[in-house]
Amino acid sequence: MVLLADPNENTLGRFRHRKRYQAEMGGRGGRQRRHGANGSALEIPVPVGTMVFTTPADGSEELIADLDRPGARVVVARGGLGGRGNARYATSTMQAPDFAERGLPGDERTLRLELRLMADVGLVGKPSVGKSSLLARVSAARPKIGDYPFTTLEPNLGVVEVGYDAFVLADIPGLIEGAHRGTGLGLLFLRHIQRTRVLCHVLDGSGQEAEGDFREVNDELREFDAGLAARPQIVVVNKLDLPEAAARFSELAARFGALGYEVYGISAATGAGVRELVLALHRRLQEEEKAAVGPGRVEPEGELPVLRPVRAEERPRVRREDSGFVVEYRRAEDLTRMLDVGNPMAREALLRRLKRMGVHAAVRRAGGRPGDRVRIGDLELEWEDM
Ligand SMILES: Nc1nc2c(ncn2[C@@H]2O[C@H](COP(=O)(O)OP(=O)(O)OP(=O)(O)O)[C@@H](O)[C@H]2O)c(=O)[nH]1
Ligand SMILES: [Mg+2]
Repeated sequence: MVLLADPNENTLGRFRHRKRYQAEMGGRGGRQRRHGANGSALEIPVPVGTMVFTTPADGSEELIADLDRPGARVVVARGGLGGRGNARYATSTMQAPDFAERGLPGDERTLRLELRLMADVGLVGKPSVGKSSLLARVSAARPKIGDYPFTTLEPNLGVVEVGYDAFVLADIPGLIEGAHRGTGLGLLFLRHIQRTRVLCHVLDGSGQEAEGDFREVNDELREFDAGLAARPQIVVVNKLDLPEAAARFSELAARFGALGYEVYGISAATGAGVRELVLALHRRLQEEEKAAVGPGRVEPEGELPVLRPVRAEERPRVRREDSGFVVEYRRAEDLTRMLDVGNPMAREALLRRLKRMGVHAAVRRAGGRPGDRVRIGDLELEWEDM
């Protein structure tokens, strides 16, 4: 089963209605050595930006794929191995054995899917500084704007047009001290701006605390993800239509400038200065994109991540347990399930093949003696049998 990043998909909504997916079964083999039909592969389209996590019972989660480009795919479950027909076991003395291998069931997995926004520029800042107002000013997005903190409860995206080009701007809820520990709403949304290339840090020019706010927000970003904090930031001092903000702007600009930041003064309310800011964000974005594909940093193309089977041992491993020995070897376990040991011929064929796989030798190396019990998957054998 494959998950495929499809630009036509916008949400993970399909998984709300249907949570179990199963690929088609393979067909039966035929006479004259004919192969059964393969089950057709099940390909499930998901939005670009879907992250796929495994959900082991112990609660630890592991990211197995980040489907961040259109067409990115991940194999999340492999189909079962088909059984081979009786012709595989034919010998000179027995042309048509009356047994054959059974097919195996495929992998079964529980996954957690998470959709992360794909934005180029992320708006960060304390609550009520005017992030949503700025997004509304520069794009067709119509986020909720309010004079109380945490007006924004969910991330908003807007497309900002710059000549023939465009970039995606993401607005998230305001960040407050302790956001990385879950205070306020910030933590829930910080991950949505983890993939942005540039941050636009908005300050309220009419507030007394612009510098302290700036530091506080950056501390939270750093606590959450050092990589996010290290992203280039452009500093925006907003609300310059208010006299007290206008009065303070040149001093703020000088201070942030001295720290190495590009600083823009704007009024999201009137639109003053917004054009210059948009051009600066666009320019910075282009520089970052150029740097990202520069020599030595070419992003790998076309690799197909695969969810690896839990066990992929190359050779049989034998472990001693109270009542005997346990063989840990995927290929051998598979074979014991594919052959019916109730059939003497099939049993003999199984033992022969186990020996050829090196299982016999591995048990001996582990100290196995005739009469000892040996377990392979669900099958128990006596050492002599092997
Ligand atoms: N005077 C003035 N007020 C502004 C300006 N920009 C935003 N505001 C006001 O500031 C308040 C907060 O604006 P929002 O855009 O909702 O702020 P936010 O940063 O998105 O806030 P949260 O979503 O709560 O984090 C609203 O009352 C806006 O009208 C501006 O340029 N000038
Ligand atoms: Mg907002």
